[in-house]
Amino acid sequence: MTQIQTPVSETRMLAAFAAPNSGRPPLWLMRQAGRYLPEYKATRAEAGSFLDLCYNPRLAVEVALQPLRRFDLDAAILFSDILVIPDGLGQPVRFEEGVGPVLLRLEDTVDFAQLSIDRMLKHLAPVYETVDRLRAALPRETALIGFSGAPWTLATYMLEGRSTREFHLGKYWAYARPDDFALLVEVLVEAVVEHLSAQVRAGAEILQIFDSWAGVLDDWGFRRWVEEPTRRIVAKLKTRHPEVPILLFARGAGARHAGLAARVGVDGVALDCTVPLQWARQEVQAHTLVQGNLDPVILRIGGAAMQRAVSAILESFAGGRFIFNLGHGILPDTPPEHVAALVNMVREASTNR
Ligand code: 1CP
Repeated sequence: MTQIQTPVSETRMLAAFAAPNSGRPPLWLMRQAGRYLPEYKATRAEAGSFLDLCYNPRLAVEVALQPLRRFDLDAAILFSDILVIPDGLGQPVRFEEGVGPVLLRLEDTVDFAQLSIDRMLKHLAPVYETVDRLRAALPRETALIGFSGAPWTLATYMLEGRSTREFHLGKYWAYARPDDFALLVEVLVEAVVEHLSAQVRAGAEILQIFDSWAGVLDDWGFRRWVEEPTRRIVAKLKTRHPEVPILLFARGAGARHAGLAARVGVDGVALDCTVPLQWARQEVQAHTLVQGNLDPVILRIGGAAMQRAVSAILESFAGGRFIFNLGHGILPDTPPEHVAALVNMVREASTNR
């Protein structure tokens, strides 16, 4: 009788969730496609605007594959952005050169009620087509990661209308009008579930939820607006797609990383570069998979500083469930040779272990 291969053993990435790492850990990099690559800039120019690129399956597949042609990475990530969710829900988004995302601000609960998940799923059909084409273009040993922003991080952009350092409006709704804010978060929970589920149906094998601004909330806010909505998203996804591992990047969560994976039900946590390595090994990795956490600034610096930091991360995490990554996205002025050097460092350090 022929043995049916379980998907778990098929890629280094999927195997990492099942068992402690042995040999070289899997490796991919947040924002591995992007402006640090000259070929990205060329494709981006061909597409027109950034969102035109996100909604063009042929070109989005091309930019997702570009880093894999240069570097021996274990995963591709869908090329898209977290802000396609508000754009799809009916809150138009544009990306301005030198400014970043600009959204028509949500002013009140009346605006929340206009957001439509049906509209989003139609609007984002090209994103799901990108996933489908990307899976078909990838070799079997390369895992495909789908992703979404988390409700809190998405809400900050939707309420402020742009990137913010202070989060005045997001925090105002979160703390002063929690019952009204819950209406928006409710829509976003459903939107994130449908968006991620559509990516899985199209071929995504691992999901990552980005809560990039999780760290700006106090304990009550973190539980109410990071943990609670994410727990509900994960529970719904697990009933639909029990085989798909889910990673959470709760940037700035600090000591709240302890027990976080169990509280929200995810299969691993992506750590930012401020999380102490020894602490994380004992308090986080003992219970779940960790991913991370090289400082992208150190990747840009390269050389001996990078060697030191990479060795420290590998010494701390390489014996457990672990995926090597950065603690945040690659910076646009990173020399591509430094990424090649990083891939070699991870490989060489692991063969010497
Ligand atoms: O070409 C350009 O000028 C656009 C630059 C760019 C790129 C390449 C943006 C604008 N988004 C992306 C792609 C992207 N964004 C990906 C897929 C590519 C990959 O990883 O290889 C992913 C996963 C994201 C996620 C994303 N977008 C996050 C979460 C992760 C994080 O970095 O914290 C966030 C917060 C965004 C919003 C966003 N997108 C882009 C900008 C300038 C911003 C605002 C960032 C901010 O407020 O600081």
